[in-house]
Amino acid sequence: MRASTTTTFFFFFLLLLLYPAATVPAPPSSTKDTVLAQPPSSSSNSSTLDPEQLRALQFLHFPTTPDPCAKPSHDTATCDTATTFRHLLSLRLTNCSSNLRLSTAALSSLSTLTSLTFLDCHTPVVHFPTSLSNNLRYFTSVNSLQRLTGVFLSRFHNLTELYISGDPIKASGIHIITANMKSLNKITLSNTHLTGYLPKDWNPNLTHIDFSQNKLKGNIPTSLTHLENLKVLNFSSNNLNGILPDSFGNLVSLKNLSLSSNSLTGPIPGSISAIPGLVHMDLGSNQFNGVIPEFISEMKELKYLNLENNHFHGVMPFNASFIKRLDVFKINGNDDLCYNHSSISMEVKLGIAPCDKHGMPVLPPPAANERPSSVDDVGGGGGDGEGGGDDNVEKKNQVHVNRGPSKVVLGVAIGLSAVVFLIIFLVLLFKC
Ligand SMILES: *[C@@H]1O[C@H](CO)[C@@H](O)[C@H](O)[C@H]1NC(C)=O
Ligand SMILES: *[C@@H]1O[C@H](CO)[C@@H](O)[C@H](O)[C@H]1NC(C)=O
Ligand SMILES: *[C@@H]1O[C@H](CO)[C@@H](O)[C@H](O)[C@H]1NC(C)=O
Ligand SMILES: *[C@@H]1O[C@H](CO)[C@@H](O)[C@H](O)[C@H]1NC(C)=O
Ligand SMILES: *[C@@H]1O[C@H](CO)[C@@H](O)[C@H](O)[C@H]1NC(C)=O
Ligand SMILES: *[C@@H]1O[C@H](CO)[C@@H](O)[C@H](O)[C@H]1NC(C)=O
Ligand SMILES: *[C@@H]1O[C@H](CO)[C@@H](O)[C@H](O)[C@H]1NC(C)=O
Ligand SMILES: CC(=O)N[C@H]1CO[C@H](CO)[C@@H](O)[C@@H]1O
Repeated sequence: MRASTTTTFFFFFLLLLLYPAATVPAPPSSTKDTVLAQPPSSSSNSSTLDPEQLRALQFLHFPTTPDPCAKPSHDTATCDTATTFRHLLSLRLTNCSSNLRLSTAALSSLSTLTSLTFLDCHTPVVHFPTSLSNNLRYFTSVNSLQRLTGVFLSRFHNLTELYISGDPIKASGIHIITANMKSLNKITLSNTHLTGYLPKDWNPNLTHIDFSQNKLKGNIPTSLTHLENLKVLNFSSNNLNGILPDSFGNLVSLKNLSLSSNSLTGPIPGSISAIPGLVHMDLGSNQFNGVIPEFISEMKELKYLNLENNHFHGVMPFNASFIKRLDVFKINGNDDLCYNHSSISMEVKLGIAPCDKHGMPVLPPPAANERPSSVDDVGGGGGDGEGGGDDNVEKKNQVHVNRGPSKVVLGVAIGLSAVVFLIIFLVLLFKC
């Protein structure tokens, strides 16, 4: 026993000693040396970036290769094509180290930038030099810059795209930010704690507006409907109220519309039928009312339709083939709305009641809805259900059959012992 354990321990120690000796020395000789040797020799001379800008990047803890211009290092930096020294055109700072401190001096050296992006780069914002503010065309901050203000952003006069998400902006209204941005095409200010009203003046060249997840109040101004280039409009999750302007259909380029989770009211304006390319319409969780207009089922491009949790009433105008064509269709949570069961079969789970012959929901809606769905479940899983039932019956039978023999054996044993006793008794009786 002891001899064998000591020998196994010995072998174990031998392995421990040999293993690192065999593996550890190998990597330094092969990989490390080449990693250390190659890049400096090949790229120390090829740093074509302006040395001042290189120093600024190092100051900002930007993870530079020796020449940020040479390698389009996963789109984190791009440079111009100047011959002597090149200059930065775009910069993307992601996952910045916690000791990053923006400085106005370092940013002054980076005034050639036209695009500046911060992603998951938490740092307090600093004053941007005027040369950089004027030069920027694209500015993005996602979960990054702290203590943003409307006044700070308003200095980016020449922006075409502004994208802020997840970073609170201190401003008394959006117009403070956008009033001087004459070239703006796309603006996203999402989840930025913005309050106040929607602006009255809009740049006619706007194609994207996303002010979702703020605390904006008041109604949607008619001036917005003059934006005939607008493709994407997202005001979801705000406190907007009032009715949609009758002229809403003037937004003829609109493809994606989300007004969900506000307090908007009134009917869906008929003019929306004039928007030919609408793909995505989300009006969910508002107080829209009236009858759902039939023209929606004629919208050829529509893929996403959400009308849930509103106050629509009457007969829903959609048939099964229209609903099947959509990727997403939501209509539940409209208590006075019902569907015509002669044009929609019970299989479609809509979350609204079928209509009676007067076009009113059959009451009570939840019970009337649950019945078809449970019927559907049974119908859909019919084969399986029956199979399962058969299995259960078989199993029960087996249990009975298994119990049967044991009882028989017991009975036979009792019977046999009784017979044996009887024989012994008779033999004894005979002898006596
Ligand atoms: C930052 O790092 C985290 C974890 O390392 C990663 O999940 C995230 O995608 C990174 N963010 C960016 C913008 O690269
Ligand atoms: C940028 O904006 C400034 C101030 O609004 C203006 O003077 C300048 O001409 C603009 N630059 C370009 C290239 O548009
Ligand atoms: C809108 O865009 C057109 C062409 O893209 C341009 O000529 C015009 O100046 C722009 N208007 C504004 C107000 O920026
Ligand atoms: C609107 O914004 C919300 C939240 O930011 C987002 O989930 C939704 O996809 C956006 N909808 C459209 C149509 O852009
Ligand atoms: C527009 O809506 C479609 C369909 O729901 C969706 O696939 C697409 O991502 C949306 N685009 C934008 C920019 O929100
Ligand atoms: C369903 O509605 C669409 C649009 O209103 C219509 O074109 C189509 O003929 C209808 N289909 C059936 C089966 O009624
Ligand atoms: C339901 O549809 C049938 C046939 O399409 C029609 O005759 C009937 O009037 C409709 N019922 C209601 C309440 O709209
Ligand atoms: C080939 C080449 O350009 N070599 C240069 C590398 O950089 C050093 C100093 O930075 C110069 O002295 C070499 O001439």
